[in-house]
Amino acid sequence: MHKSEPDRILFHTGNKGKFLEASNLMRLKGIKLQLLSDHSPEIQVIEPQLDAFQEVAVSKLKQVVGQLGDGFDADWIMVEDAGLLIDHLDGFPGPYSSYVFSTIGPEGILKLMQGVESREARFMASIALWDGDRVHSFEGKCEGIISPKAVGVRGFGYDPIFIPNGGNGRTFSEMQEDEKSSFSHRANALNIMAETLFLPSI
Ligand code: ITT
Repeated sequence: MHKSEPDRILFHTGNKGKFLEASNLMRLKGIKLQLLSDHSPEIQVIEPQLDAFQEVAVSKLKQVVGQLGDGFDADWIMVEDAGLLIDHLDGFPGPYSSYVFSTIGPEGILKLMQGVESREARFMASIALWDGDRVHSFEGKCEGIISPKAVGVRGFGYDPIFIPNGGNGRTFSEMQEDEKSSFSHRANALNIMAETLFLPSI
């Protein structure tokens, strides 16, 4: 059993794009997300190098909960770990997506994929949520392909090089945020979270 529906969920992330997408989507469901760092900027998390997104998310969540000061008893806490997995590269960058983004970046991925015909890839997201009592996990994924070149100006991270299936060949960066959320790994995980925990049962 978890505590009754919270007034807000505090999201620990250093990624503003991720926060905006998640908070806009959850607002539509009547759930308020706030950045934990706006309330507790001192909380620091070390991202462990583990193979499974869920394990990374749960580890980050436990680190956050362990550092929470007084005054957060009524709050639920959330973290998310996401990444891009490319079939031709045996799932790379996967758990290394953050590091690869800040080193070779999307352009480096395009170089690794130059001339490669089979371009299947997927985004995965794992959410870990603390309800004051226990940890819940939710997973989402989005299948697609790696674009031959970076296209579009919206979104963040690998959005300019990822074309989701069913999106008429456009990258996430060519879509408005709500259209990205009709496909995305993050939205899938958040929808499952909302359906599991927040929608009234009938
Ligand atoms: P946290 O503080 O929440 O951990 P982060 O940016 O390190 O933020 P992740 O480890 O979850 O986030 O993400 C790994 C990389 O994948 C990172 O470079 C993100 O920008 C990128 N990424 C995650 N979700 C994405 C999305 O929806 N579109 C494009 N890139 C994404």
